[in-house]
Amino acid sequence: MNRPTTAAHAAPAIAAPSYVTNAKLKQWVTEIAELTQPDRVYWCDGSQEEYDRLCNEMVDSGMLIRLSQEKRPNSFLARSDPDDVARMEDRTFVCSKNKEDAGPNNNWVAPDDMRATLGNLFKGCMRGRTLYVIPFSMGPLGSHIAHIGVELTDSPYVVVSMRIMTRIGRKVLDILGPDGYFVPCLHSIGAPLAPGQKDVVWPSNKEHKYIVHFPETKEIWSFGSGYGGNALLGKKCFALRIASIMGREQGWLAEHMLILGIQPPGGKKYYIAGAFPSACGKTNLAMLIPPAALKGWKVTTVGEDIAWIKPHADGRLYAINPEAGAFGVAPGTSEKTNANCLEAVKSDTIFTNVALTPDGDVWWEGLTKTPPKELIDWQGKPWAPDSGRLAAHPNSRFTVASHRIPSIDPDWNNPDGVPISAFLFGGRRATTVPLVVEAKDWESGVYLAATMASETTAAIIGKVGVVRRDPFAMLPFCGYHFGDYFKHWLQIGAGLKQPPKIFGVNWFRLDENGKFMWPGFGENMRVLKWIIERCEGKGGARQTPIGNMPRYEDMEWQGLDAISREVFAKLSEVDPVQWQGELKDHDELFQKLQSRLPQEIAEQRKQLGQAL
Ligand code: TSX
Ligand code: MN
Repeated sequence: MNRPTTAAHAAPAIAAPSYVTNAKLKQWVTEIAELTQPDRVYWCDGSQEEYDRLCNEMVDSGMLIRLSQEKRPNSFLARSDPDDVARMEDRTFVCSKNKEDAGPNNNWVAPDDMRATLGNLFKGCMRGRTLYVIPFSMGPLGSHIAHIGVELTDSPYVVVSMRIMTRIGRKVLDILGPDGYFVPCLHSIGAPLAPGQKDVVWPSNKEHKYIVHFPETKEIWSFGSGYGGNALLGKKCFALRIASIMGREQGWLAEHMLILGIQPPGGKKYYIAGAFPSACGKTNLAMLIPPAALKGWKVTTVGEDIAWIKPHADGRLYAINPEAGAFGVAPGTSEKTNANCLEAVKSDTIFTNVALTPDGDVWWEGLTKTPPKELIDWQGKPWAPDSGRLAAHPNSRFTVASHRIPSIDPDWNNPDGVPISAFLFGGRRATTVPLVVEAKDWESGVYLAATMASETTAAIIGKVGVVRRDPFAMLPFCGYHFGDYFKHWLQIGAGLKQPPKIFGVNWFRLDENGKFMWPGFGENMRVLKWIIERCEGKGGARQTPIGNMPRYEDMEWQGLDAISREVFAKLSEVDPVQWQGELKDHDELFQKLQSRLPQEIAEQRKQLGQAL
């Protein structure tokens, strides 16, 4: 083999910089470098200079396109391989020793078998590439709610994305210290380069993709994909799947939730956390702008995807956003749906799989009413409005730092977190589920969350309009058996002096003509206002079999004529026939979880059946 000194069989230069003191980390990096055989090992310091250099290198290699410095300063476009465009739930595994511990909500393979498979795949998989070491903190540096991970990856796109999405680099190693704990997160795109082999723009592995979690040892191994949650391992893999397991062991919660601050005019600020499945507009809600008619109400953003929530000595729950950026779906984001988000992505943003305009800007479906006359689509092909295909991929994304969001809360970086007054659980439901309902107590709230569901949309692979149960919006993200997870939620609530109130919401109810009855977006502030008033013990309500609901006169209607008493009654309707069907569907879910379903949930089901 005619290779320079970095030949695959020669030991790669792996010496860690002198500031790396953690012996376990150094040893793990050495082990993985021996296994994966990279040409180089590079320790990320997290500096701006390093970020700029890696971006420049990717522009040279074609992996990134630099956008117009006038239109979109310091921003880039990446186009992924058309086969590597989304998380792959059927390639995602939780490899607990005991199959039952992973639950019916996870794919399972015996850990030894999986380790053998991964050992073969990772052998030499970084040849010709650089192994980047990314120390990262999920949560504010040094927060008692935060945790540290280290991602090893052969993708520079992952490095720059992780720098936006998390806190990375030397400052994390300073906190880790010589014997601090970290979650090892190993990632490879699975595309080694032979000597002299020309690289492709978005290397990945077409045959083998694995996103694997080992609960007992808290390790993440991801192979074959460079996209989103498959590759940015701090997000879904660590902050939800592994962290949900850690939270259960240690008495806290890792949730698929936004966190927002709500301040009534001249009043004290409240924080609420909300779980929504995909395609429900969670990022839009997290950055909501109240309508002018609700004068003086302020909404701030703490997080838009994930919350880590911990009981405090004062008997309340406190939440942090473990992330430091947003990796959001671009299509549908506009001045009308999310002006804060559009402001955030005006500069310093990495876009992936959106369309490129002739003047070096980006475009996606929904950004403007009329599309530009010509574009380069997400696959790099010329596009025109009559092309008959989408210009941006439906799962195309922006990656942007939290501090760029105009509505970011002053306490978003507070290491102690923010106190949570209410939980919101929402789904996309055309029928059956009312606009808003308040659970009677913690246990019925846990039941409401456990039975939440959403209708699939075109953005999700599968049939459109099918109701899919998605407990706590955690179906793809809970790292253990859902029965045990419900139990954990019940136990957390039982230990609180002041448990948050729990609400169910549905912005998506249709009328008999198939039209949305609720205007949604900023007008959701009216629902949030009622929720805050309930938390203050002020708002009025009526009792229904499924919980407390606002009467027409309990809501603020100033500035919104569209919702008459009649429309509001329809939005709030609890149809006994529809709910009998709903209960049958609950039973189907409980059947699957039966071996570990808490008795309290079964009891709630019985009570709901009787009430209806
Ligand atoms: O994000 C949404 N939210 C939450 C906003 C804070 N969306 C977009 C969902 C796809 C990701 C919504 N879509 C919401 C909503 O509350 N509601 C709807 C449904 C809807 C769509 C359009 C209109 C009204 C409701 N009206 C017009 O288009 C004029
Ligand atoms: Mn999410």
